[in-house]
Amino acid sequence: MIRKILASAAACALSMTAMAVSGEKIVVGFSQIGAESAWRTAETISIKTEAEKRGIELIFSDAQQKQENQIKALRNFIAMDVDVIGLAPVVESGWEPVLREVQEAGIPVILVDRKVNVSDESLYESYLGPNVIEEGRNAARWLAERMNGKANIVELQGTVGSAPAIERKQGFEGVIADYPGMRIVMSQSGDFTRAKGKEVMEQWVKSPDFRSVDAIFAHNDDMALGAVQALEESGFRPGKDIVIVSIDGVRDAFVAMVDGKLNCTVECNPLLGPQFFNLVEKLAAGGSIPRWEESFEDVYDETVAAKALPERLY
Ligand code: GZL
Repeated sequence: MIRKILASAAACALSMTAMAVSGEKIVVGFSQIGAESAWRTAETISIKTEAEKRGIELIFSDAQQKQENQIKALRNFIAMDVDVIGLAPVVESGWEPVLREVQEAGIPVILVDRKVNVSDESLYESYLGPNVIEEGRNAARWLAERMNGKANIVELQGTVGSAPAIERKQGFEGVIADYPGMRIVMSQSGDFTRAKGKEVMEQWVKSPDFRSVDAIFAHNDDMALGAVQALEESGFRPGKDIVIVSIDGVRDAFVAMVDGKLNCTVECNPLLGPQFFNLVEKLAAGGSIPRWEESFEDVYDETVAAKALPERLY
């Protein structure tokens, strides 16, 4: 293992180049959030499969959605002197101290699928992920058209403090602000999980105000699918009595759309393994990488679900 020299981006590149020249195996430490959703599981499979395909040694850590476990993992990667760290940060804040330790150890960090909120942007080399605000905007644009600009909406938010929960909400609210007839009447976190999404919906349907609700905006498909289950158990017809738009584009969302129980999903591609390891290998070759490597996505609704379903990979 090439010893790291003093902390600086140039030094990272230099030590990575030396490793590339020496032909030593690249060692990557990846701190994954957990397995909270089908989307997250698909991302993990993509990362592990791609590392194996490229002969890159992957040290993988599952934090079970706890930031303290991710911080421990990063410190472990420092002790193991890995060459690159991939971090999918569960929440935006609280990373500065440990990212400074990583920088001082001369290890470059690539953020994957979620951003961090730090005062010093040099603490990471790149963010690989979607335009999350745009995902929220696309969900609102589709709903505004589907509801002719009029809807009382309940919102299932993602993990509190996470970049996708903050930015999807921001994007969605920014678009519905242009529609006086559209408003969010209830909003609560379902923590990106199917179980919690169901639990929150079970509480909401008991409220007399729920009778005026026309639509659901869920920050991910897993919470939307949990809500679908709760609605059906309470005698509602999800996708018909209540229009549902969510984000991710997981396979079960397409099945639900074909079954008429979900109306639209905004794709958020979790198959980031190839793009992630392209960035890793560029660093290893002493190259520079973009500050933002965008993952690409589309919007799929009930009118195209049946045709798209066979091609869905996750
Ligand atoms: C989005 C990603 C989110 C997914 C959820 O980039 O961070 O985390 O939308 C997952 O399904 O839990």
